[in-house]
Amino acid sequence: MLTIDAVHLREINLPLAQPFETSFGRTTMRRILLIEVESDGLTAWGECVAGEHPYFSEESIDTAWLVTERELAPHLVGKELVGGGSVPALFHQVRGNRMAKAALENAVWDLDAQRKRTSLASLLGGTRETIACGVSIGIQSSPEALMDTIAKEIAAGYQRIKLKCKPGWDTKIFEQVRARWPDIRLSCDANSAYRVADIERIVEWDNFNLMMIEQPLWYDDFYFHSMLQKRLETPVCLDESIRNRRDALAAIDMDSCRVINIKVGRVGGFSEAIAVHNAAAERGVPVWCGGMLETGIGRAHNIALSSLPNFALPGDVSASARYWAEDIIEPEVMVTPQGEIIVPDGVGSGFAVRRDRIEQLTVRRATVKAAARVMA
Ligand code: OSB
Ligand code: MG
Repeated sequence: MLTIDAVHLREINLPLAQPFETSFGRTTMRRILLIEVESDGLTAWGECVAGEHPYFSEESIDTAWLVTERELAPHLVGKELVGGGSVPALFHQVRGNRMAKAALENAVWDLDAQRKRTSLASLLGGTRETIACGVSIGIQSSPEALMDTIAKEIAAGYQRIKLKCKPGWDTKIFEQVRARWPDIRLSCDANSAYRVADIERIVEWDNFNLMMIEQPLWYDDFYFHSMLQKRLETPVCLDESIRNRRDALAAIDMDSCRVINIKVGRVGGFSEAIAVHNAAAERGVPVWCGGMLETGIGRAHNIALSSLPNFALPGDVSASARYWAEDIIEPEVMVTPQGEIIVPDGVGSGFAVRRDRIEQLTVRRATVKAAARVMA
């Protein structure tokens, strides 16, 4: 059993090495909520992947801060836990707010791995020694700039190129990319930029041999994605729509998608991410690990999760240097020339958190402490 004595919240501000643009907006500076949990002299970290604005999902860093400090952390501290898997039950009365919940639950898993002197990857059920890496390339200032970026990422070894797209940055772009690179593994991600009236155009993308088309329609939709999938050869991949295992089951059953992007923050933590992974595996649906422009803390957790067996496709888990001039962990996440990350087999996440650097980047903090130890 373990008991969390204190939860520390901090906001750090960190500029991206290069701006990232999607159909819902452009990010240059990240505001990130980091969680640190303390138990019996050990400490572990979690990263909340909520964005600066509630544009990807309903959560933002500000809603996550409020919910963590007032609703979630008070339910966590002082309770006796078997491990990270005990955490979701403590939060059951709080609806939604999955990114806030995930940061706390994931920190507890990390702490439990440290306590058991094992790797986080093996505690989660991971079996892979290396994971396959792709990159997500934002909307660029010009097609020429995009071509240069793709050439650079292919040269770095990345196994799959994902292009962010939106109306006006889609069919013509795919044509140009395919003319230059007919055989690379290529996909696109619309972040819900299209509507039913666009289905006829989207159906034409079957010509581009894309690995998948990610979340083309509404962020909360299954039905219209199913209509679209019936018209396409190319698999639809759902990201935003999949909030939990039940969503995965519904989406697979009604053929809304044939691939699932698992983001541990989006589904509320490692327990639910594993449940989605297993449900998809049982039904023969491959999954891959999505990214949310994480620092090394969230990235290390994504690497551990990606070591599970049904993470069969390259994920959006890439090198630290693509995001940050200097990361907040050591060593930084590196990708081999073959486009792989080696899953650490050391204790915990396998990366050390740079507390001194985090201290310099911190703009606000709060602590929630256990009043007394009680039985869960
Ligand atoms: O939809 O996958 C997405 C970034 C922010 C919000 C949503 C998404 C993304 C990415 C970037 O595609 C993935 C990454 O490199 O971290
Ligand atoms: Mg996506």
